[in-house]
Amino acid sequence: MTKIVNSWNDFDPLKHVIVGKADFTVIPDEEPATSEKVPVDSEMRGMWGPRPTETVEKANEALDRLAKELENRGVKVDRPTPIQWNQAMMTPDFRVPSGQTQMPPRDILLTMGNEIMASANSFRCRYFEYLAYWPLMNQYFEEDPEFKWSQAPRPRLTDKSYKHNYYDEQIALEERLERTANLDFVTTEAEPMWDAADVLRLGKDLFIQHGLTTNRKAMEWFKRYYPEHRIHAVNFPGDPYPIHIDATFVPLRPGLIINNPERRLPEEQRKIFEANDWQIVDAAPPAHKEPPPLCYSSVWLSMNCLVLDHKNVIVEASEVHQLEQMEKLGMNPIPVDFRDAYAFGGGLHCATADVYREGDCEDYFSTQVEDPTLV
Ligand code: ABU
Repeated sequence: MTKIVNSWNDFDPLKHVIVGKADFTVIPDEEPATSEKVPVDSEMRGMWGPRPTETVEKANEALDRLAKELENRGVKVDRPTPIQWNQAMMTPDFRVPSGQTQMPPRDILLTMGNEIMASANSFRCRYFEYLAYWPLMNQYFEEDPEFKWSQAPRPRLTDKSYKHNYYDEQIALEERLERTANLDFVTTEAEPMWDAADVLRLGKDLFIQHGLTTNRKAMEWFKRYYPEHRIHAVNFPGDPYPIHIDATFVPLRPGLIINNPERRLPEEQRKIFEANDWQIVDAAPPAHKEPPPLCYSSVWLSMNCLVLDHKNVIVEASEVHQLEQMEKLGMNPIPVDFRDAYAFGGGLHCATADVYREGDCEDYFSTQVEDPTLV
């Protein structure tokens, strides 16, 4: 019997990881939570149905390239079991015409030490996505006697979980930015809802983005579930579609974070980092003006990198500015051609979920300050 699962952050030496798969990915029909996420001028508006086969094949080639690169570097790679997402799905509370994908495990699985927890996503179309990872969870459970296989309270996602008429095509960008800065999102506080990719793990401290996919009640739930941890509720004004922290605020090693310059962490929320000598630097600009076709994510997937250890980091091969910045920051960037997978759920960090990183649960923020972000 061996220890299979252990990870407390995004930068200690990576030894075992899950890489997603693009098979059967569907563009989901509009629903309360997704309509707010898709930009008004996006070609995605009004689109739904299975993604074209040739794009699925190309995305899988990109995911396989990433898996190969990791294996060549001694990282064990596991893959989910694809599910036929092009079928109606139903609970006692809602019915949706399809699911979505098993490409970005980072949105679904949160690794906290020897525990992997499936999240409480606010998109109805993602309600059953965790099932694609269940065969792996079962395997880890059989092999690792210390592995804690868990599931956050399942949200019901009834109409009470969303603000009605929140989405309006006529909203100007300025108003959208004002709303997000004021923490006014489509989700209500009816029940805890969160995506695992909104949770930045830094040992004892969890910095959780309050945005389109994670609400305030989730922070309170985290506080009670993980009483040994400090829960910080962060937000990033400047982002009209705040979803997932990993194209906004990305740690590279202890003491160093790159921050999206269009979504800077507010001064008040920086205090905890400053008091503990963490450096927050503006991320390099993306190399592309637009995301690839039929992509939900922004061009800032440029900074959605996968850190292998305190020195080595995988960066998308066409992101020349981000590659260059990594070198300047003392990192060794490893380019991997991955852009063909972006439309299926994000970048290199999104497409992976930690199973094992060396290291323990460290206290990186031992200097206590008056912290407005503490829940
Ligand atoms: N899943 C990360 C997407 C963030 C962004 O679109 O900027």
